[in-house]
Amino acid sequence: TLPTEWQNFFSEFPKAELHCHLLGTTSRETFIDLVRDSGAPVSMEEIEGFYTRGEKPVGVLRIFRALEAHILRKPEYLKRIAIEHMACVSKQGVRYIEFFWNWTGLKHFMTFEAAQRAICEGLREGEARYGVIGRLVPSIDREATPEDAVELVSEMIAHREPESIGLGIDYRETNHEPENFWKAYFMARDAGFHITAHAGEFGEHWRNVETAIDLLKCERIDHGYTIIDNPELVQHAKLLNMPFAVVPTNSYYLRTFTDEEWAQKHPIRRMHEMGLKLFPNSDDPTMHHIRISESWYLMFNFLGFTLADLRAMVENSIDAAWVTDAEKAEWK
Ligand code: ES4
Ligand code: ZN
Repeated sequence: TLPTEWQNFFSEFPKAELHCHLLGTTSRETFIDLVRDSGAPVSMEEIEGFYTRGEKPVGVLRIFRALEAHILRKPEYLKRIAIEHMACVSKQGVRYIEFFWNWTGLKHFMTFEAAQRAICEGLREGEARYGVIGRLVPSIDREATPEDAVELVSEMIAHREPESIGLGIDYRETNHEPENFWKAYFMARDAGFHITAHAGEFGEHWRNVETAIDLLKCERIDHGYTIIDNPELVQHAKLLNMPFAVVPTNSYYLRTFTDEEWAQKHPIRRMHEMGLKLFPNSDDPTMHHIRISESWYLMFNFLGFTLADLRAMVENSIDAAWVTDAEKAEWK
């Protein structure tokens, strides 16, 4: 564990969290509460299992599916999860947070409009109570169809909320290529939404990163690790000043690295050495057993970044945040 003074240091400096999934912030206590309240057929043993195994990314996706299929029956649950996580990160220096959230798997329980309204109410309440600015990034479930993605974006356009500012894409990358979702992305961009995409996370080819940048025209990339296999693409991303929202606890490469190799060859280190613009995030904090302050600490302690590097990464995260220039000027 972290010595107190370091814990304080990594919790105190102001930071932005731009890559976390709303469901992946659910605390164990709330998970249990929601299972009880909803009467969902999920046992205590299963819940304990979810929270104690230290799930790898693909395992976390199973938990998401259980939440979507059985547990998250009411929009107010989503609101509760958002407010609770804003309370949690407000103690870790987070001043601005964007949540990814998938509607497609919850369609059987609630309309997009009702769900989005509840979450955005939560973001407003979280800001009022804890002083953290909260934004929502509805996200394409790429295990569903391109038509589902178009439906999601149609709903975003039909039911605008000021906090709901962009489009993402997540869930399993393997065999779910980003180009399949070009139409939803074009619609979102035309309608003035910001766009980002999970790409190059699961050890796929760098092609998905290229597609996210050049076809989908993303302003930001989530993960993006496979880009290190293509120096020309790295050069291209640098010329575009493309920010990468990376996650030190979540990378395909973790499965094959030993601890010593981790610090040397981790793609996040390689990305930095190649000159890419990046900053750390937490992804699914309660399920990866990582707090946002600890993911900054991991960058320092395990990945060997200096405090000057981290200082620059704070700037990167602010630059990459989807706020107006006037709001940014106020923070800096
Ligand atoms: C996710 Cl691709 C991915 N990684 C982590 N958490 C997620 N939730 C939904 N998709
Ligand atoms: Zn993610």
